[in-house]
Amino acid sequence: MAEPKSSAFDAEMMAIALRMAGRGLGATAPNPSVGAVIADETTGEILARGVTAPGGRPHAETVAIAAAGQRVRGATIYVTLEPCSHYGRTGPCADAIVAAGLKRAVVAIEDPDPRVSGRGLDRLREAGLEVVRGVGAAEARRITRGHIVRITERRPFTTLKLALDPAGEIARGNGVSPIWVTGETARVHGMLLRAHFDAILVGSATVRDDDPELTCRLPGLLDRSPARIILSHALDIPTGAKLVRSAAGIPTWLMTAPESDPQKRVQLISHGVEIHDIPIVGGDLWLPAIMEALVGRGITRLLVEGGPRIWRSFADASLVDEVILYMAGTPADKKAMDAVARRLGPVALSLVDRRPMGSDTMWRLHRA
Ligand code: AOF
Ligand code: ZN
Repeated sequence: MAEPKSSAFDAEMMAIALRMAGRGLGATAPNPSVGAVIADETTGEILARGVTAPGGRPHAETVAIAAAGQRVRGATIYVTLEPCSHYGRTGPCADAIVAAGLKRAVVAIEDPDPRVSGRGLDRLREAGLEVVRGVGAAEARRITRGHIVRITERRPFTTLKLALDPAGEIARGNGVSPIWVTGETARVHGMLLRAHFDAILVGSATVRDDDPELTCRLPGLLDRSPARIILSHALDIPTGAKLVRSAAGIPTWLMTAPESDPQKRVQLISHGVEIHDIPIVGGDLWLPAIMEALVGRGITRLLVEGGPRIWRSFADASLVDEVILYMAGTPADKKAMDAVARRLGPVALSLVDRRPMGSDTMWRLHRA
């Protein structure tokens, strides 16, 4: 049977649902951030909107249905991801859509989760709803890629964040305060970027040199703190480090070799740090085991902030999905790409975006 047709109105409503989903990124792990809009096509009126709640439940569709009340009967629901068909903490969203009396469902992409994968759409069709797939699919895949990569590859979607000076060199901390190679706009953008990830990862050298806090502190605007992950083969980080001292309030996980110092472990655990034993392969913490541990803890989107050794090992292990590069000034794209290649080695990346950031520039590169 041919797929029912979609309209310009459908595309417009899906664009709103996608924007809603984008806002939930970084807040819904282990679940995807999904957006839902309920609209009356005959009047063009939006009846309700919903986004996946922080922590992943309730799902977007049930939020929107509850907000729309009685008016949902006969209306259309727009969802960025196929409604679920499994019994979780509540019943399936597909059943809730049927029970609410919606007559049409426009869905951007299917859910790769094996508990769903097509069954949500089948359920809607069986109940007599018209189902349209594929509206806004490319953008939905981009927004949902943490969930997609977690399910299909058992690792988080991984972004490397690089900040370099005009010569392509790295900002070096002096142990007291980190040196910013870029200005205020890029620094604020970097904070907002953090808020869209479930976890931020650094190596022990970065903890020793820069003593970062890795939070999103934008007073009055944003105060979110993704989980913080430190890779430290030998547990050689000071217990006075900001990350350690704030570990009781913000999830802080340390990935270390099974034979690292038992006394240091006890000290770190007493501050609230959670220790994960990772096998050593070729002298280094084995990244696939780290990815597995993160997936097990529900991480779908990972931001790797550094330093250079860590960037390089992610690149060597083919674990880079995206690179965000900030460079001081306005260098040419070629200069930026060359600087990335010098840091990461031969990784196939393509340039997808270039944006001015105050007096600096930001590039976004994707796995080619
Ligand atoms: C939806 N709408 O807003 C989300 C969905 O652990 P549970 O029971 O909450 O189910 C999580 C799964 O539900 C998740 O893997 C994905 O397949 C789907 N997430 N589904 O219809 C939503 N967040
Ligand atoms: Zn659901």
